[in-house]
Amino acid sequence: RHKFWETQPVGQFRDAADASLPDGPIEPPTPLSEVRADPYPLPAAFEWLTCDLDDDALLADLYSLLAHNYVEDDENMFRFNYSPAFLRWALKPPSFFRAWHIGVRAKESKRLVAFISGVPARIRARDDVVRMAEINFLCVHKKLRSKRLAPVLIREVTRRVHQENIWQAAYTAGVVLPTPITTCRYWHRSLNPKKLIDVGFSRLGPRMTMSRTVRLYKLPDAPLTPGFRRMELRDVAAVTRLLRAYLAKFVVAPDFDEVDVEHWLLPQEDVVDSYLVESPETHEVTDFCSFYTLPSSVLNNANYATLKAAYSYYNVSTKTPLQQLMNDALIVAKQKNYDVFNALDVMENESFLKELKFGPGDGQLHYYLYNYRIRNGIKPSELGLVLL
Ligand code: NHW
Ligand code: EN5
Repeated sequence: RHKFWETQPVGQFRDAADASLPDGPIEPPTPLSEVRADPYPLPAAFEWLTCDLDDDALLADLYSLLAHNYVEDDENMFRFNYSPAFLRWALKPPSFFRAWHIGVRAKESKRLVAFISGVPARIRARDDVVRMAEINFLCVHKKLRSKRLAPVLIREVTRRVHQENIWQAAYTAGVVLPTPITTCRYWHRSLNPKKLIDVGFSRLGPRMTMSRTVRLYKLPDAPLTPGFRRMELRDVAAVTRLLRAYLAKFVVAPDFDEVDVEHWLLPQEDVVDSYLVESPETHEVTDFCSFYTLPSSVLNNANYATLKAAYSYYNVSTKTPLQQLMNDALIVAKQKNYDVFNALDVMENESFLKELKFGPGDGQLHYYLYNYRIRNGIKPSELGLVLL
């Protein structure tokens, strides 16, 4: 069934029932001297290209490859449209490895035709903090599909991760592979219902008119919680404390330090937005919420080219109820002209989705670990990790 994945150190469907297999690495590291020294061979017309994302021309090529060939929904109505600034943010976190930004180009035309990337992260599984690679942006040009290029890209990124003495990875996919640690559902909160209906992202409910629908999703003009404001550089230490204490509750979560928080959570226009509640009395930071910006191209629509979507990222409530905090996140997203606010049913998100008028989407997101077994998997609510 899975000619490639059957050869890899991942949970195999056939081992699912075997209670004797312990949690943790599936196979031990090999000595670095035994890591293959040269790149895997590509078909003769292609060559590897280690990408320099500080090079604006190269970044534009990557942007264009993904904008035309990356993930679509099951009916091919929308395609993710990660911005160049977002890609730079996603791929250049603290201590990133340039060798993990892997392109494939046609030797003759020099055109970029495929890509895969990794970034380093510390991820905790139960009480084990593990150095991992987060693998993302695997993409093969539409004209080169089904030629078994993806396994070559995956083997090559694996080799380059091994060269850094890292032996585990985390990744997500919309497709089922051996074997998810958990399967999450996407939920969607309409901010601009008329546009969403016009582009076919959502439908007018039964016995609903457009004006009733617009009224249903109306939001206040400004956040309601006293002390709610944008995160700033001076908040990094307080946010890190809040987030570390919160993420400790989950079975699988990143181990963020202040350097990570500054990169992943400090606001960047149209890339990542973070807000917090500073108590008007004590000036203590008590709550935090964030979302990232990932538009989708609208395919084949005469009126609109893109949907502006916010994706719930990391949220922590200690004083402000989570539902109230997320309502304020919806309000600022609406102020900033987003069309839809998306969230997965991870962490404690179930506690606000229905109440805040999110509805279930038709997409799922499966989470995977490479060379790390978690017996029987976990529930989405036990997962404290959001990948981009
Ligand atoms: S998920 C998004 C992936 N990208 C897209 O969906 C974009 C649109 N699609 C494409 O570009 C986020 C192509 O369809 C791709 C497959 C390139 C997906 N993950 O070349 P072939 C990520 O980026 C397996 C993993 O003929 P293709 C996460 C498939 O099961 N494997 O197919 C990436 C089959 O293997 P099998 C996937 O359609 C995580 C083989 O590829 C996959 O031309 C990567 C077929 O290859 C997917 N999303 O190209 C793993 N989709 O065994 C990282 C298909 O079943 C692992 N396949 O025969 C960790 C590495 C690091 C370890 C470090 C220690
Ligand atoms: C790696 N980081 O399917 C990610 N999106 O539900 C790679 N559906 O937008 C893997 N089909 O349900 C990504 N509208 C896997 C996801 C791929 C993209 C995807 C889904 C997630 C999606 C929308 C549009 C469906 C269009 C037809 C959807 C319904 C919204 C409605 C709003 C009002 C309340 C009820 C729900």
